[in-house]
Amino acid sequence: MPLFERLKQRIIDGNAKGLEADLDEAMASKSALDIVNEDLLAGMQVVGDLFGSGKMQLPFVLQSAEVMKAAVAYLEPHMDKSETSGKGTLVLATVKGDVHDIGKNLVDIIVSNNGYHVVNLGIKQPVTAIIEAAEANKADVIGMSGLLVKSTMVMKDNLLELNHAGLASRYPVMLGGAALTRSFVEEDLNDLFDGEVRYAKDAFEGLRLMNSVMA
Ligand code: B1M
Repeated sequence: MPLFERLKQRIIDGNAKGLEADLDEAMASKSALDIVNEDLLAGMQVVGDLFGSGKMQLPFVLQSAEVMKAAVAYLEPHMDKSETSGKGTLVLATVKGDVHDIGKNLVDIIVSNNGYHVVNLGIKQPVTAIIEAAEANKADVIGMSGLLVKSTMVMKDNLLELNHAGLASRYPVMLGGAALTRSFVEEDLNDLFDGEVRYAKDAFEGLRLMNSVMA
């Protein structure tokens, strides 16, 4: 099987044996970021479709997720580092009740590799922890990730809590995750939020949003 097809298949099969050698070979002809975006994410997409249609069971999804994480961790040191991390601060979390963190961690990698300080709080974070971290780190932007449909409601509640705390105009908010849509975030949620809330389809759009907030 050709190298890049094999990398994608490794994610689908949850097969880490020989992964690093394949990644080294791949980096000879492609950047680490392109490998994540073009090959590894394509594999994860297939996993999601198989899981969603009942053709793959949860333990296998977990195995795929572990291989994805291992691959991203191996590639990360090879991604271009920006010279400073002083462009601004993003406090980033997966919201309460949600354990999905692969996408959030990609946002961390891409934003922090482009000159921002990222405070990555981890998964299942209550809004109190997010607000505390934003205040303590003098955040420029709060980023919330969530993949479950119920997380979209948690995000809505979190925005209301920011309103209630009088902090909505202090922190622009960026939301991402597969269950969200641009219109839900930028129309429905924006209408009820006293500050500005934006949707990022992927980690690169997350970076563009950070750049536009800090411009
Ligand atoms: Co879960 N899971 N999962 N899962 N899982 C989904 C999300 C699901 C859509 C699968 C399906 O049914 N097709 C489904 C949700 C359905 C729904 O809510 N209606 C689902 C379910 C049901 C569940 C459980 C409930 C299963 C169960 O226990 N019965 C359970 C939930 C537990 C919980 O959260 N409380 C569960 C558990 C798991 C695993 C632990 C096995 C594992 C997660 C491992 C981990 O993250 N450490 C897992 C996985 C891997 C998936 C799928 C297959 C893949 C997710 C992923 O990592 N994608 C997923 C199906 C899918 O999404 N197609 C699924 C790759 C990742 C790079 O993409 O996170 O979307 P993503 O990130 C993207 C963008 O969304 C964006 O940038 C990234 C790309 O650049 N982005 C942001 C994300 N966050 C952002 C934040 C930003 C900006 C951009 O700024 C702040």
